[in-house]
Amino acid sequence: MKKKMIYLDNAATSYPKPQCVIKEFLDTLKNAGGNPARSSHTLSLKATEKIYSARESIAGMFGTYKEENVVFTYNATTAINMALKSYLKPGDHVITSDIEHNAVIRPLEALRRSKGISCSCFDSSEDAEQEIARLLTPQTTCIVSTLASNVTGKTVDLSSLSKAAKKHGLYLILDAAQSAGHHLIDLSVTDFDVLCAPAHKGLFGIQGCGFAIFKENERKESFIEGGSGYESASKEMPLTLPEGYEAGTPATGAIAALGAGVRLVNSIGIERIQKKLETLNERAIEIIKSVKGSIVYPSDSGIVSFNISGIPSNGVAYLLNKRGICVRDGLHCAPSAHKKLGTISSGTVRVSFSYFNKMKDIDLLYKALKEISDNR
Ligand code: ALA
Repeated sequence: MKKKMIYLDNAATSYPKPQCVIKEFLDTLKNAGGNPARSSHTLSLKATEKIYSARESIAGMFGTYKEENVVFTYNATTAINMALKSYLKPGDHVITSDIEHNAVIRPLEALRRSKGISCSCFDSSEDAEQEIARLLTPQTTCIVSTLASNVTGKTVDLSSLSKAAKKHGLYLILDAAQSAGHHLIDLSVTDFDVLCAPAHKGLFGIQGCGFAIFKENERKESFIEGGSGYESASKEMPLTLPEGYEAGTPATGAIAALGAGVRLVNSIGIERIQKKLETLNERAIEIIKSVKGSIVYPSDSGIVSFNISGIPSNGVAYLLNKRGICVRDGLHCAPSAHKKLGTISSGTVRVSFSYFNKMKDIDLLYKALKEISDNR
């Protein structure tokens, strides 16, 4: 009989996908297979409707109620690149957190080289509003920050970021890769400019899809150029959203599936999801701490990072995989967070949960870790 797999790598990609997401994806391929917003035949119109409905669900979840300001991208990384490269001007100074993912670190480094952008990091263990005030320069135009670390799940307070952005007249670009679907984010009470998120994590969508929610209705610099099925006689991208930032045929099936995932999260309720993740976290921390030789780092939001002394993180992940348990090891594309944690040379083993994990999964993790530790 096939051995059951325990999936604890939901911060990378949530799995398995709920039936409603799979059903919506298949329905789009089967029954809405035209190119959206291009032709006027039934299959194209159905594809357009699917995309509109996903925009509506996302706008509703984040409290923007302006579906046209939801721009679809390939993933959160593309959304972050789009925001930073459209909003920043030569010589600008940016304030960011000390726990960012390479999705923020690398575009900022590229912008340093191409546009002379400079950057300062705030200490995410301190109050973000005070930290931002401390780092402000006359050239500061923008704050870009994660809302939760993908290494530890540690959160950065959205209202402090929002207050700082408002007080100092700065753009606020948010990386909600680990927060979307896990934490309540109400943009109607937030002074923000762009929120970026992927489909395939807490919103239960599939890979190759993400989105940016813009506060403004008009695009700044265009990020990608091409056909949008709109203002086709012009050589330039439209100024309006979402067309201004969406070029080429979108991933209609993935976008429709994301819409289904968002509606599912809404029907379960973010508070309930957050509570479940907190319970799983507490239990996981407790059992991992009880394994001989374990070092557990402060963790939150459905993510626990740890090491087992004497075994490299990739060794632990390998041994867990042999026992049917999927986790992620190493640096998780987030070197700053590991520098802060003191694990830049070793990395960590990361377990990350979704709403659909069960306490039983943690019991099996304990059994496997105990065995691995006892055989060191
Ligand atoms: N950014 C994803 C992770 O944390 C892929 O694993």
